[in-house]
Amino acid sequence: ACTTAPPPAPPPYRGGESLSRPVPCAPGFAVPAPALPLSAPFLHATFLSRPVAPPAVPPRQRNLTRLSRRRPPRSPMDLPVVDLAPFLQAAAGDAAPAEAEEALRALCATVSASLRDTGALLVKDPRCTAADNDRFLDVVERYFARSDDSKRLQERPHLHYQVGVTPEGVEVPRSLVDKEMQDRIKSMPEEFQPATPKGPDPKWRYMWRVGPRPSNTRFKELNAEPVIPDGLPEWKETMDSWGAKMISAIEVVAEMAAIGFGLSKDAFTSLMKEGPHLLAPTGSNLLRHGSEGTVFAGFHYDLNFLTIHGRSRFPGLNIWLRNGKKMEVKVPVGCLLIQSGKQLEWLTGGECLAGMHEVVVTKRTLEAIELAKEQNRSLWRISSTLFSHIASDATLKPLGHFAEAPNAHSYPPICAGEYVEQELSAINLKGKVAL
Ligand SMILES: O=C(O)CCC(=O)C(=O)O
Repeated sequence: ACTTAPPPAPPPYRGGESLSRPVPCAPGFAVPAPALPLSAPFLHATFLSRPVAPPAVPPRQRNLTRLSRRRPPRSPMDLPVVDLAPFLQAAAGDAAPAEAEEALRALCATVSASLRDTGALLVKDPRCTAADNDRFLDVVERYFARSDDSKRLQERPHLHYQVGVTPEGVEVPRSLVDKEMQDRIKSMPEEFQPATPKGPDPKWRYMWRVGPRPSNTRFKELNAEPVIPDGLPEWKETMDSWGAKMISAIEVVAEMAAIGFGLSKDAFTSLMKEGPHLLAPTGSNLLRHGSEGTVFAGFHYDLNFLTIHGRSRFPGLNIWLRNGKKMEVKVPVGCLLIQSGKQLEWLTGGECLAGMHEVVVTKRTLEAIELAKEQNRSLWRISSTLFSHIASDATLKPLGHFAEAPNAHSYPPICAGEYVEQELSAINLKGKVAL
């Protein structure tokens, strides 16, 4: 239970994804902490064992003793907003007094609990700024504004579209081909049912490989080198930089989640090493497909480990929480949304379920379109999506105590690359070869 009163609720949300206001984020708080193997020496070793670049926060905020024992602020999406700064500071070597250690442990427990209980989480990482997000959106908008033919030069169907561009009309939403999912949808209360896609997604996507690639892998197509479009000199640096920052945020969340679950700190990150992480912005042409109800991405889960989203300039993304509730995504300024993917589900023996989501043109999208027209801005809806992955040659199986989870038997050991290929086949990304 809370030991102090919770902070006041943030002001009501009024804007679109691009207009949302900053949400205050308490740097630490107390929640009922599970019995974790976190004695002070252990915690000290845990947080100090890997050099992490110190976050860019003013010195007065860098005092870990300021960690309070309050509940996390709730975002307008009713998800906790977890500030990663205290964990980063501890990892960077700032002394963590006992009180701060307790708060850090509580922070880790909040991360794991949110992934387990809702499938999603909002985080603030001082290294990932709104300006970085904007610079990324600007360059990707410029790319998608090109003609279809010129974008198709970056299409790599023989690499299962895992690098370069995926044109509209290729990816098939899982809910269109998965009978079990269709039955699940029918059993949902009407107000929470997803939109029904009529065929393949009309969204484009660019897959940009982030981070080091394995020198030796059984899964070469999943680990191909990135495709660089010509005529955009700022592309590589912008994509690499935003991709690396988002991966850094995911790695911290993965470490915090592992600690919160009572696993070793690197239980997930050791498996992510040289994984086929993809900065994977979607590009949806609102001029061509901007009518209300258009389904840009039909109801689906992500096949990777954890997905992280910065802000898009247009609303439209809906997510489902584990309790079945559908939620419009409104990423507060300076925050990142994280959703669990199928590989996390596998590693936790089904204790964390992959989060479902869809992208649909809504009334709020239409309002944002009108505003963009008035301001003479791009009418391509770009998402700031990054898929973090478990390395293709690593084995997916329930880790540690999750091997005893009630549904662990549904997650037999499988090579991550093999699993990804199966999923890509199901959604029409693998098996199509250019004629
Ligand atoms: O376009 C978005 O906002 C999210 C896209 C999406 O659902 C996905 O990439 O899986």
